[in-house]
Amino acid sequence: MHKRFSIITIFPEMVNAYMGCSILKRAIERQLISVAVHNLRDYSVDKHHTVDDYSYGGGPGMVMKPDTFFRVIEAQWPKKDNIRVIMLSPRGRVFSQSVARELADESKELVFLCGRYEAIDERVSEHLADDEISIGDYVLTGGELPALVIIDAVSRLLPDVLGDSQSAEAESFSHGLLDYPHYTRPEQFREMSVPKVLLSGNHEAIRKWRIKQSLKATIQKRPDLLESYSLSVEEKLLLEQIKEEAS
Ligand code: 9D3
Repeated sequence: MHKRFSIITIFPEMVNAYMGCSILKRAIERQLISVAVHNLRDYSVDKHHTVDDYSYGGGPGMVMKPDTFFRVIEAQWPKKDNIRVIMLSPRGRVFSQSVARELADESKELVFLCGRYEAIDERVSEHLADDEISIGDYVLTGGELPALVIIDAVSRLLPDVLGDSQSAEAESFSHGLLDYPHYTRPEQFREMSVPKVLLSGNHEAIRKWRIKQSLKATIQKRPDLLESYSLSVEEKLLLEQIKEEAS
């Protein structure tokens, strides 16, 4: 299985820098994914390669022109079939692990439209994009980092992208609780020691300790996650223990 991503941006070098490192670089080399980066400016027809203009109705900031976005899509995908066009926008639905799974299961090529300046002409979201996604409620300077965030989260869910030692599922958020604490050598570091149970060799005790620590961390740091999480019988029991110990 090979997943194709394309990114339309006026800053191709930003995207190439990230894709040229670490796990995603390896995934490209192993032909598990491909990432094509298109410079939006190449599709502007005027002599200054203009991609933005003043806002009709006035107001601060420039608006990205619709025509260059339409032209790049029509030039690269003339029939516009087998692609899902995703516009990155603060007005989009909010990205999450479940949206990442949805996009990993999508068989179509994912084409990301990245904006800069104050806005993109509304006709792009209305008539060119299939989907509009935000990565959260904070203000960035453009859609490039959001596109990379999405490609990163989707790619690691694809078969074979992660090594055996770090399979995508066994982690925080994929099952709804926060991760338990992790330790490595040395056993003692500047008076700070590793919890005894982890050195005991008692696998059942370690498993229970980890579930309990996950529950504790979630209650303490992200109680909102626990609301929408359905506890197993064992987890309910351990949660009762935590409450008893606290009282
Ligand atoms: C005051 C109006 N601003 C909206 C909050 C204008 C504006 C600021 C920054 C419009 C776009 C941007 C650039 N941001 C993105 O393109 C963007 C984004 C983001 O800023 N946060 C979270 N997700 C995303 S996806 C694209």
